[in-house]
Amino acid sequence: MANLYTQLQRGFPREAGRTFAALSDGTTVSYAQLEQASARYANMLVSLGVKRGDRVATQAQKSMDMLMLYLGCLRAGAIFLPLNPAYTAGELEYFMRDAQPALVICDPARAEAVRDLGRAEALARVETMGTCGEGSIPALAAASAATFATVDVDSKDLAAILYTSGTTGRSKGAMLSHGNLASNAFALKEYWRFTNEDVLLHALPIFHTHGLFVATNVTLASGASMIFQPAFDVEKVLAALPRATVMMGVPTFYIRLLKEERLTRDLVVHMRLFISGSAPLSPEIHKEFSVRTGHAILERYGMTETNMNTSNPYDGRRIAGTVGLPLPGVSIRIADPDTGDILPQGEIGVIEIAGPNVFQGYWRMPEKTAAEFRGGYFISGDLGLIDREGYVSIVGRAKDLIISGGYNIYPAEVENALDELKEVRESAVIGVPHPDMGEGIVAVVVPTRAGDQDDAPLKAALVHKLAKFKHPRKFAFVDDLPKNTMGKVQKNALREKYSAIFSNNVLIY
Ligand code: MCA
Ligand code: AMP
Repeated sequence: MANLYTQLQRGFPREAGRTFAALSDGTTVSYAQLEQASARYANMLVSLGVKRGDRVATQAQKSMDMLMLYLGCLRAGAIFLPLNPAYTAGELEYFMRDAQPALVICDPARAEAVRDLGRAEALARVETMGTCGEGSIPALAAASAATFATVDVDSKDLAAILYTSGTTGRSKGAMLSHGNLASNAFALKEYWRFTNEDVLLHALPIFHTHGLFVATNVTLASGASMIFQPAFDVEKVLAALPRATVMMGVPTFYIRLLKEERLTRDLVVHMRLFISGSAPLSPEIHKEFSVRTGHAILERYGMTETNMNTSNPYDGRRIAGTVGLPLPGVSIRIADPDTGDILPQGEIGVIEIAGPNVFQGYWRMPEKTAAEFRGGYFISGDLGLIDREGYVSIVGRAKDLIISGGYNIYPAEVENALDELKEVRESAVIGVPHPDMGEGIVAVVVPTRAGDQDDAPLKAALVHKLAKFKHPRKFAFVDDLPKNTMGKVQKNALREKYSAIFSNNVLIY
C-alpha cells in the first residue's frame, strides 16, 4: 500500500492507548484517538463531495484538528493544501484561482471574506475551523463515522501541494506525492534514530514542510509522541523541555533560547537531540549552544520541493557551518550555474538534487518545472560545495531570496508591491543580517517626489497587499539605485551598505 497514512500506520505503537500528542490545554490525544479522528475527517471529506485528487485548501491557525484534517486528506486520497494564516485576502485569491480547490477551510473570523472571494472565484465550498474545536469542519467530523478504509493510491499520487514563491514573485505549487513524503519520513526516522520512546517538542507552524512533514511524519513513522504547542513561545518551550527528548526548530528558536539564562545543561541533560533547519545556523550560535548545554545542534538542509536532502550525522561529527551529508537515497551534485557542467569536488556551484524525495513538479506549470530540472536533477538555486569527507556547505544563493526567521521572502514580490504605489519611483528589496531573524528585510526606495522620506504610506499600503512577515522592517530613501551597465540593480552593493542597519537594535518590531 503506497498511501502515506498506511505506511506511517505501520509505525504506530501496538498499545493504541499510547499518547500521540500532549496539547497545551493539558489534554492528550492517543494513537487510538488519532486513528478514529483521522477516519472521521476522511469520512467528512467524502460526505462533502471531496474526491480523490481534489485539493483541500486550508488557511487556519495551528491546531490538532488541522493535523487530523491532513491525515484525513491522506486517507481519502485528497490533496492537502495548507496556507499561512498571515496571507492577505489578495494573496489568498491567487492561491484559490491557481489551485481550484474543491473545499476551502478558513478561520471562523475570516469566513465572510473568504466566502465573498469564493463567490467571485466560483469556488466550491467554504467551511470553517478554529483552534479549539469551533467551526463547521470539526462539527461535521465529530458527526462522521470513526472507521474508514484508507484508499489505495499510487506512490506518485499527490498527497499535498505547498506553495513556494518564485524569483519573479509568482508563487508555484510544489506537488508532493505519497512516495516523496514516505521516503523522507522513513529515511529521517532511521537517520535521526527516532523510536517510540521519543517525545518531540513541536513549536513550528504546520503549513510548511518543516513542521508538517519533517516533524509530524517522522513522529508518526516512529510511533513517537509530541508536545504540540500553538507557536514558538520561549517561556512555554523552556517549561516543556524537561518532558521532551527531541526538538526541531529554525535558527531563531535557538537564538531566542540562548538569550535565556534558564537554558542550562541541567535543563536539557535528558534531551537526545536538537535539530535545526530552514535557514543557516551560524557557527557562533552552534558553538554557544554547545558550550551552554553540551549539545551539538544537528543541522540539516531541505526545500519545499525536495523535503530533506542532507543532514549532519547522528553519531559522526556534526560540523558547524555545514549541512552534513546527503541522506541515504539522495544524490547531490554541484554544477556550474551557467553551463550546467558538473564541477569537481570542492568547487562552488549550484546544488542539484535527485532522489525519491524530489517533488513531482509545479502545479499546472510544466514549462517552469522543466526549466528547474537538469538531467533528472532538481536545480536548488542554493550555492554550495562538497568537501573531501562529503559534507555539503551552503555558501550563498543563486536565487534572489531572503530567509527571515525561517520564512522565505522573494524580493521581487515586495518590489512589485512597492513599485505599484504612487509614492515610489522604483525600489530594491534586500535581506541583511538580523540578530533575531537571521536576515531582516530592507526596502531601498527611490521616491517619486525627490527628498520624500516618509515610510508611513508605504507601510500602510503593504498591510493590504502582503502578509506581515514579508514587510520591510526598515526603509531607506535614496536618489538613485546603484545599477550595472545592463541596468540591473547591484544588490550586493546595497547589502554591503545597509549591512549594519539592524545591529544594536534588536527591538525593531
Ligand atoms: C513573525 N513575524 C515575522 C516572522 N514571524 N517577520 C519576519 N520574519 C518572520 N519569520 C512578524 C509578525 O507578523 C509580527 O508582525 C511580528 O513579526 C511578531 O514578531 P515576533 O513575535 O518576534 O514573531 P513570532 O511570532 O515570535 O515568530 C517568529 C518565529 C516564527 C518564531 C521565528 O516566524 C516561526 O515560527 N518561524 C518558523 C518558520 C518555519 O517553520 N519555516 C519552515 C519553512 P507585527 O508585530 O508587525 O504584527 S519549511 C523550509 O524552509 C524548508 C523546507 C526547511 O528546510 O525546513
Ligand atoms: P523553502 O522554499 O521554504 O522550502 O526554503 C528552502 C530554502 O531554505 C533552501 O533552498 C535553502 O536556501 C534554505 N535552507 C533550508 N535549510 C537550510 C540550512 N540548514 N542552511 C541554509 N539554508 C537552508
